Amino acid sequence: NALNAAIAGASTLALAAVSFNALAAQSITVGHTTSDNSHYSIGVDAFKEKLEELSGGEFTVEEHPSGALGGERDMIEGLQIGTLDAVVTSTGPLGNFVPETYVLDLPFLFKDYDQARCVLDGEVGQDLLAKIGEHDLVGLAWSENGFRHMTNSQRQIKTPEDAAGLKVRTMENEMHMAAFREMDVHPTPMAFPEVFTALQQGTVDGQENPIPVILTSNLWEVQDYLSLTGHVYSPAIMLASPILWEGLSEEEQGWFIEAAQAGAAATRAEVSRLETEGLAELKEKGMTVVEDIDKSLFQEAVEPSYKGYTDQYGSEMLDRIRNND
Ligand code: EAX
Repeated sequence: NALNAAIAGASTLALAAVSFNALAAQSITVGHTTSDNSHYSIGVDAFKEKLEELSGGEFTVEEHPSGALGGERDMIEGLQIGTLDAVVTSTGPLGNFVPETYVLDLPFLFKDYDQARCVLDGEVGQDLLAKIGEHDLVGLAWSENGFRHMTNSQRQIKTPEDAAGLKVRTMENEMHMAAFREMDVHPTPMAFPEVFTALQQGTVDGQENPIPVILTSNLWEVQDYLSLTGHVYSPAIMLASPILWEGLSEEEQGWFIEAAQAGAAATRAEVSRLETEGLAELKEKGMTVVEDIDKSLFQEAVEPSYKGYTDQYGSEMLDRIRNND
């Protein structure tokens, strides 16, 4: 009888522990700037599913899309002070925190998606994730935004001369700004949550982003012309707060990394899908698309911006990326 009572007591305790765990599931706050039907959002869904599965419900995920928690720069700062747990962000503002990542933002560096994904999944990507870890941030996995294309409200851009004189919103990224200056474009750095209104009000003539962003953030509503310049590959990354990270066991950290990789895979698949289907949709929505672009003209125009990079950071990373193809 005493044994039975002990067993009953133990199972009640076990039950209590299970329900306590369910109640105490730690909610992970994840922010990003794109909409809740975007390539990033699809990645966050996959991250959530995987993290909940691996942790048996110990962690749950709360997504804050559409820049609800601020622009990408603000959110990265939020990670450092622990006001949010994780962010999916382009590398746009990341160089301001981790200059080693600037190499990824050089124009016409990656020749296609396969090469970019391969480099980010290889040693260069791993080394950069480690560097990020030295700057009060945790790099969980490389994800993807896509090749960036120019849009504007004024005219069809076929050559760099057509772009000259336009006021174009860029990310807060020195490499991008330097490249646009070489094209005689007036770069106007701005956080993404302000872009739609700036385009609508004519504060800037144009912007540049991958097809998934132009589509899901409705930039087509305020931009008539799209030119498939593909002038720079835009990596994305899932970053975590060091404050969250230090509180996790090694096993839990492993779950976060695996879940972030699942998220990145889902995001990349959506970027690939939208490269063709999203472009067709943008045409249906009335954008005039310039597809036949002689990219070598743009590449020549922005070439001098490489010197600014190598003068400051040397050419080692650049060579490693180039040799990976
Ligand atoms: O990461 O700021 C940008 O243009 C980014 O491409 C966007 O926030 C998605």
